[in-house]
Amino acid sequence: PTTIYLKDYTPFGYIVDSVHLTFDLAPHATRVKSRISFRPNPEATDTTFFLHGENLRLIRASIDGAEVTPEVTGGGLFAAAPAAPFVWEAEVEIDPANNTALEGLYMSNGMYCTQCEAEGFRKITYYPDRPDVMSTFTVRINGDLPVLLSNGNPTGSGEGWAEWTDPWPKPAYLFALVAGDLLAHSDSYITRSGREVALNLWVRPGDEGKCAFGMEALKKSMKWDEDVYGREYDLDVFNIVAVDDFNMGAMENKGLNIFNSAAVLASPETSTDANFERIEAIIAHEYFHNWTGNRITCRDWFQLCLKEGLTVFRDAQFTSDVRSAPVERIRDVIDLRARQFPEDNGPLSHPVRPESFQEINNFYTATVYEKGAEVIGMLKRLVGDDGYAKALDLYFDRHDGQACTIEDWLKVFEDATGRDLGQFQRWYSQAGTPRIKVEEAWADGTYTLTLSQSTPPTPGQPQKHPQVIPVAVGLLGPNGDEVRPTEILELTEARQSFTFQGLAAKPVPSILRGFSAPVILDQDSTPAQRAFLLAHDTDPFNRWEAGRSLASDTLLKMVTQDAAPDADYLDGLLAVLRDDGLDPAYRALMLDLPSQSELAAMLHDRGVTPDPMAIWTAVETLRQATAQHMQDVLPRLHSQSQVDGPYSPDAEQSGKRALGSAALALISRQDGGAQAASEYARADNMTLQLSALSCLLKAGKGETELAAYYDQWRDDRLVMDKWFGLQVALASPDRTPQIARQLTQHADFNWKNPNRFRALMGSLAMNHAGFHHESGASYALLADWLIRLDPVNPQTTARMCSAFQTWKRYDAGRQAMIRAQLERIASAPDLSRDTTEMISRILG
Ligand code: HT7
Ligand code: ZN
Repeated sequence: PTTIYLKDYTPFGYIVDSVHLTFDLAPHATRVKSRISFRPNPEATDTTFFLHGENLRLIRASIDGAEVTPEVTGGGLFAAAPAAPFVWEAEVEIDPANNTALEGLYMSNGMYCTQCEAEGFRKITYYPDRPDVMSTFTVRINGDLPVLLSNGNPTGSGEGWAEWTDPWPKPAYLFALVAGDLLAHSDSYITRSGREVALNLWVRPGDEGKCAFGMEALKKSMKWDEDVYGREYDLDVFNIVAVDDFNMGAMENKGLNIFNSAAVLASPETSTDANFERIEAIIAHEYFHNWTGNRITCRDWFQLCLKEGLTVFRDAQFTSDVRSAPVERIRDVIDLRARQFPEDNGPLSHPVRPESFQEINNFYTATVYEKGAEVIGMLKRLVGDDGYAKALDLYFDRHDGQACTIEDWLKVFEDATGRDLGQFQRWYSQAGTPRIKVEEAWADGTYTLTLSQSTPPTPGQPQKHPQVIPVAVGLLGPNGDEVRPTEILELTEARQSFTFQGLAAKPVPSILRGFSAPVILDQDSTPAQRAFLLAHDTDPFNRWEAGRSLASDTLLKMVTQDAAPDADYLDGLLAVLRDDGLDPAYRALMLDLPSQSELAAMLHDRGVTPDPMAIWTAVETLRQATAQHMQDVLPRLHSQSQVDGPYSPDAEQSGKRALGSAALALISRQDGGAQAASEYARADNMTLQLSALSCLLKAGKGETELAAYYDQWRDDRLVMDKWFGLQVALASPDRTPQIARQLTQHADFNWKNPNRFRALMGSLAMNHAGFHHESGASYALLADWLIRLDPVNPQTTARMCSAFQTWKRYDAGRQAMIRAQLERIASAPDLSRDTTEMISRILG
């Protein structure tokens, strides 16, 4: 496979002034006619006229009305183009019904839909399928279906046809078409300048009752972007469509967002609080792309973080504003550590802006998205809120309608604030998670913090250079009062000291408040100091972090030294749980433990080979000890689940249910699941139903309830995904491979549906001790299914390969078994480019 490099970028030889497309829809033989106006690009030196195209049957092509016979290759076609403006016309035939890769134009339950990011448009027609080629589009759809949608505004329709015109120039990856028998949940929004926008959420008949929440989230997002970023929507209509077969969460096509139904459809009976919160965030994310991604797009795919990092940052700001800011921050950091840290510290490590790829779909990663958002958070911390606001205004003014780079983005900050961002740029080019070591000194009323930074080597980057790291620090006095409020220390050298003068006593530092940078902090504090911060820290993130690190410390000691659960941890936690002044959602997060995979990474970092069963046993023992230590407060905490009034997925109610459910999980360890069984019987929403079922499965019970759940929900795909996922996620380690294998034989295991495949196989990979079963049976099962899925859907297969990315942490026996499975996948006949690249990077 060919490797593409950032350094080789050159502009396309032609500018596209307009695109006209006509679709004659037919499941196996859709005809696509294109009429595209090109003119030579004065800024380009290479005038080769090459149009991308894959899996297309070319019927005819012409330039300025004269038939041409282009040279067609596997990846596109070459033609002789005039040195003056010209009109290219072509007609191709495609087969949407056999498009199982879900890229380009495909069919899902009788409905036509598209997915063009990153390079799917070339499966629809011949075109310069690259994000720096932007044009207006007019689309006519001919098809015998009641609903025919495309981007932009509707400009005509009749029996069996519709025409759409998108006045905003866009790259082809934002093109979309949907046709089917759909129903709309409709509403409208008046923008701040007084324009009315028609809003529609299109779903399959039967799903109408699951639209209201998504629509409200959309309106909230539109208002928020006006209020906070001054960004108004720019078309007469905004359409969202829910699709069952979809490779990712959702797609921000201009004026026609397409959503995985799991990322938009919700009702209290079928969706958990966590589902509602995720849907709200994804709707916001896709909507915010209208400005950060669509109006200002990326010059090339190496710049993906330009739109994704910024849009994740904006959706996190939105969630903080409409829900609880500390809870949102803690959840984001848990997620970053679970998904991005393993990537950044393993064979798949790559910079936020990668410099080469074989298959761009493999770079829609936690590093590009989540670390990309963290980098923007650091930039905001360094330039301040006003500097950030000025820079963003300048970004929108200067670059509206353009395809930009990270250099353009940083230049805007430099121009708006006068700050030199030369060193900061390393956050985009240097891979790996920096470690910060902390040393303290105290003498004569002066407290000195010495911080040293280092980043381990990553693939292709043996040597690292110091980065600019904003370290938010506050100091607490011995009685717990804050003696120095939060200030940002700018760590720019490999080792640097910061002094605080005029202190009456040696303070306790609270370092990296709010998780001010995506780094690993290496601090030699004692359990007593951590317990002190858990009791007194005024920064809610670091207060939680103190509890979290106490939990990790005790678990690591339990694994490596056979120690008993630490009393400082249990007492500190009990005090927090008793504090009714603290938000229930926050207290629920305090009860959460670091994941077993995270503990494995910590052991590996300390030079200890992790034993998955020993980690599992330690977590079980600590949970048991917690249940015992907290037993007096648990009933009261559990009662929080029973809220007054009708169900609402808002932060207040969902926080109470989170705490109640966490308490029920501990109670179940004491009563063998008796209370969970009665809670299951009376649950009237999916959050409580699923939390009770989880407790029962964890207790080795729940057979009857699982069967009842199946009977109740067998016709609801999204609810059945949970049924598949939960059984594998909560299986005891010894039974995991067998339960997972049995479920793959279930009649409802529709493995070609990415949601169902991920529910089962994703849960297998997430069940740490079960996945790393000493027999290697889980590794083999996953590999079997990846080999089977690859020819059908390479994108989803390749993403799931990352389950193996941490393989070098484990013992020689497990490494050998995983290597054998990776090599077996690699040698499968006709393996896709996507999966080939992933496996070769993982093997290293
Ligand atoms: N920009 C989108 C990323 C994307 C995608 C979405 C669905 C299917 C395939 C896809 N490839 C890339 C989604 C987003 O970040 O908002
Ligand atoms: Zn996005």
